[in-house]
Amino acid sequence: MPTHPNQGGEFDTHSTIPQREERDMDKTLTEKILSQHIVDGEMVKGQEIGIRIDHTLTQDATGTMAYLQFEAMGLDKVKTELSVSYVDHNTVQIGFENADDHKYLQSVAAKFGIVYSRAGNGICHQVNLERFGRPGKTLLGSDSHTPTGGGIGMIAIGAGGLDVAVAMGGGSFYITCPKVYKINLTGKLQPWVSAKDVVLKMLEIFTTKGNVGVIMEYAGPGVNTLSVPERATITNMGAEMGVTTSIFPSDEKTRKFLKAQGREQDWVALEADPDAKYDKVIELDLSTIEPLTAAPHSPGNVIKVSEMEGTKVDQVEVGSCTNSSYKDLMTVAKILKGKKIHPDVSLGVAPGSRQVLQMMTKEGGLSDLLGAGARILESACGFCIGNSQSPKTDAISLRTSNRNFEGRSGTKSAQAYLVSPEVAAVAAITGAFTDPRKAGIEFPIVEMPEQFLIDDSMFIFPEDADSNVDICRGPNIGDPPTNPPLPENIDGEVTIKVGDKITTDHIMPAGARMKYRSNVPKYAEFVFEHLDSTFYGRAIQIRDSGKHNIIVGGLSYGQGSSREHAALCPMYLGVKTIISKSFERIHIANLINFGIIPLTFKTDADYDALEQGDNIQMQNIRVALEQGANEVTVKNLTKGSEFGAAMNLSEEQRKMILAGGKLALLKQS
Ligand code: MIC
Ligand code: SF4
Repeated sequence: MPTHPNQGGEFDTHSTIPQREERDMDKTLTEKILSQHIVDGEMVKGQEIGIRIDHTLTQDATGTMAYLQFEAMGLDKVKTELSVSYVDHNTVQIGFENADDHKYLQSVAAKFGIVYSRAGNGICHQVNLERFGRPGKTLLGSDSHTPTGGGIGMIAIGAGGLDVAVAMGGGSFYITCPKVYKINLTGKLQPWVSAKDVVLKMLEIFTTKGNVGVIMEYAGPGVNTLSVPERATITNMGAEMGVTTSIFPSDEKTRKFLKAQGREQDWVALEADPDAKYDKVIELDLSTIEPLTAAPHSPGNVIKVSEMEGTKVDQVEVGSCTNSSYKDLMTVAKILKGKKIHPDVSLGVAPGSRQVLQMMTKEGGLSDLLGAGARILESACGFCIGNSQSPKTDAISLRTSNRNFEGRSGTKSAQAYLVSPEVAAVAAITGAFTDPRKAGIEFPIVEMPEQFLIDDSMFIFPEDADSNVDICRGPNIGDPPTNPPLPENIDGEVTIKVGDKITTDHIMPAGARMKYRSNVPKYAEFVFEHLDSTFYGRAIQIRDSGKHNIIVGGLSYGQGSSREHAALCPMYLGVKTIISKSFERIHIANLINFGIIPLTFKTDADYDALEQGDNIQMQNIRVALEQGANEVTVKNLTKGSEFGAAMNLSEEQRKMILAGGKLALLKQS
């Protein structure tokens, strides 16, 4: 592999992780890696800690904003060991906007010493696992599925673009020192049951809410039965549980995977100590898991595939960062070999990386897919983010991806079910939900290759940061909007009241709208588009009349993606606070980064009493933040009532909000 200017460096895993005898013998794997990276605070559960970030990744849909913010920080190069900029989300290129963004990202990468992965090279998480993932390192990515890297033994965390920009500038990343749960895997998966079913089982147990501040650590004899890509499928969808990240040990299987990628030197053995103490231990016997599916419209609606037996299927999509590895796609190819897909089914297959596609071509899997009637899609996010392959009205769509939120496929009335590649392939043949164990098809055995095809020619490795590079800015690329310091009082209106589990896809739709990621005033027109298309017009009116917009939410507000536009665009529209029953980790960090105050209801009755259109006042809110208050009084002028809302913020977070956001605070210092 070529050497990267910003790789290697001071914190080499081989040299910094002490030998077993030197350590206390009761550490979790998480504690071992975090304690090697802690730069601020102490390893006390529940307290805020700052960690050093070794690697970063960005993708184009969040990356343009992240690099605009990095530019605003005025540094001349990135300070990480390795930073990679991927182009994988907006590759549809209808109109000039996507291509302009790509050129911007390429020029920024050359200027600041960042590796650039060109469109066509594959989905960031899959490619990163193949070519850069290193056990024991920390990875921060501007995408919520960055925990895919946990499959190779990294502490890999998703965050907003601004946090990634700060990490690229050498700043620490702050998290709550996590609770660590051990998932003790025993047994072995039965034929036709795969890693996707394991993580769906986990979602059935843990659901999509209530897991903020947790790291899931997989251990036990069952680990050895899973390959690195299978482990990565499991850590990838930890994002759907809302955990900080998930991690597997680094063992012989990891070494073999790295060797097959020509990177054996990046391997190091890592596991928890035998007496490690966990906050919770869950036993999971792999041999008891059945083929599962997540029914519409949440990855947490897990049911057995057998319960859906016979239900007609209109579309099958295989791919996404969850299930697009060589093993996944070869399994599908083997199932389809010599067969034809059902005439009522459209089958799309998007290989996770160019390496996967090249391997499939070499091994003959590609012609098996084509022979069966599959439509080969670009190695990119594509169908998963709804910017292509939208299903027909009311369709039943089976997808190997990780999110089935309403409308995410691009068709609001479609019913998307999340399934394994095995279940997807069998349904493509039968035209209906089918328990693959009973389909009478020979079970495909796919071995992990001893050697992957290695061709890094779609990366552009910077020789070094080159300050002479001119940054290309097309007309779609605007400056990130700024926010004034927090006013003395909040005086506004409840512009919208929403229920539980509002995802960032509800707040800031992706799909066809994603091309405006670099143009905040334009993208802001679509905030809450699918929930209430009048939101934008009303919010602008309130903002322009000099008042503030207030959003009211239920449980787990801001689930799903890391897209900071779900905070940035509301900020642009003059939203000053969101009062919710609870928030998800990445979204709450994004709100604070952009100067929006997250307040939490103390009782359900307070939530019930608030209505859209209520006039709200929070007097002396600035003073309350300055004094470190952990509660504010919310006056409902319309109803003539008031209640106390919780404000749990660290000192640093309060400073950020007072300044109008993280960038404003950085500029002050
Ligand atoms: C997603 O899967 O929702 C995305 C698109 O990858 C997002 C990032 C984005 O919105 O750009 C994510 O998961 O963070
Ligand atoms: Fe891309 Fe889908 Fe993965 Fe998000 S979840 S990174 S859109 S493949």
